Amino acid sequence: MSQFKEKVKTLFAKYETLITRKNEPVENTNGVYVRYKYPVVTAAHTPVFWRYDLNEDTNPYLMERIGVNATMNSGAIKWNGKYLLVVRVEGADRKSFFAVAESPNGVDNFRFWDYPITMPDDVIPATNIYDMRLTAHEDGWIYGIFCAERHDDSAPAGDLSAATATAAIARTKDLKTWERLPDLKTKSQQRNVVLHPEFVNGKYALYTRPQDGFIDAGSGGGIGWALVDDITHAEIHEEKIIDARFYHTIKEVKNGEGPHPIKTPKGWLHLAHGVRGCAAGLRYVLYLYMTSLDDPSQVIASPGGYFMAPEGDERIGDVSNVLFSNGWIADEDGTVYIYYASSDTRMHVAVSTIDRLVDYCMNTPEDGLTTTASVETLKKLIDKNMKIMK
Ligand code: M1P
Repeated sequence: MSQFKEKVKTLFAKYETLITRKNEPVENTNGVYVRYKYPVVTAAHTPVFWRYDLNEDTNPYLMERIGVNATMNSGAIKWNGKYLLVVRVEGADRKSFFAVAESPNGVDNFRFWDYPITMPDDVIPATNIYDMRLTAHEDGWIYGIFCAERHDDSAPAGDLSAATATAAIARTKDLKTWERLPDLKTKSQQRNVVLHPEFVNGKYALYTRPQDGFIDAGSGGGIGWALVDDITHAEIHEEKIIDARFYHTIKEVKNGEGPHPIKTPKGWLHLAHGVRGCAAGLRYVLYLYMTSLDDPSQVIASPGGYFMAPEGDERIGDVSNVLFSNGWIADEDGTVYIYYASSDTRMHVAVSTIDRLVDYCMNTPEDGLTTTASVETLKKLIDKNMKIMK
């Protein structure tokens, strides 16, 4: 075998070792969820044949030709018995695209489909697209709502960072061929828009995140809710805030809905991210809340504080101190696979159950919003435990 062929063989062998590595639960748990030891999808999980030209004549040094920077913020869905992530793959050129990675068990052996998703453009093509939320809607389609980013041409000449964020909408029946619908029309910029899986009052229901600018949520007060008559020409006329930002909480600067909520016997279970500012920059954590089955826009449980925050290696990456989730899968037996990205760099999984997550939501004290309130809450638990411990 030629030296080149040997090198190619080694490359593929190393790749197979990585993607077939068995994952292990990490047992130092808080009882709410179990993290898994290894990231489930990293840049190195993207196929060798995406990154290397395998032809000796055109790549005699067997160098990487197309670099992948990160695999992050992924939508998730169970499809034909397989656990699928629609991964945000970010190239070395800073452009993100979507690609499906499939696992037989939800915790390891994620393998990318051969080709990335070819997403048709809207009327005005976007420069970048990312962070898809998947919803298998009761109308029979699987929807992907994601952020479409374009340069803000109204910015002063020379400002190359000014951008606009819009909610883009596409739908599919097989996750391979996608029909692009017009972007959501709304009076403000939007990111983190998510489609509720059921009709509400006969309409499509959206979780929104109105924002004043591309980064700044500004007067956008938090996670919003809006009903839309026609998803093929989606337009928001009225929007109300259902989960507000608040001073000195984990969601002081901004927040955003994660994947679509899971229906449980006690209410809709929501996963979201909250952002606060500190000397090190923005800190993104994950939190849970629940809304009513009768009215999914009515919050019925709001556990205080974060549910998951960056730990260990998760703290470091392209944008450090960030956990972000836009995908989870609830299995038939009640197991919940929570897919989250750390520091805009790689994907992880944590596993819990619907019962545990609902219990967490219903029994974790709410944020009392002041130190005094927090201490009183703590004293109540200590008093209760003192009686048991005597
Ligand atoms: O860098 C952290 C996250 O920042 C944005 O999220 P949000 O709009 O809530 O601030 C997004 O760019 C997201 O992709 C990114 O992970």
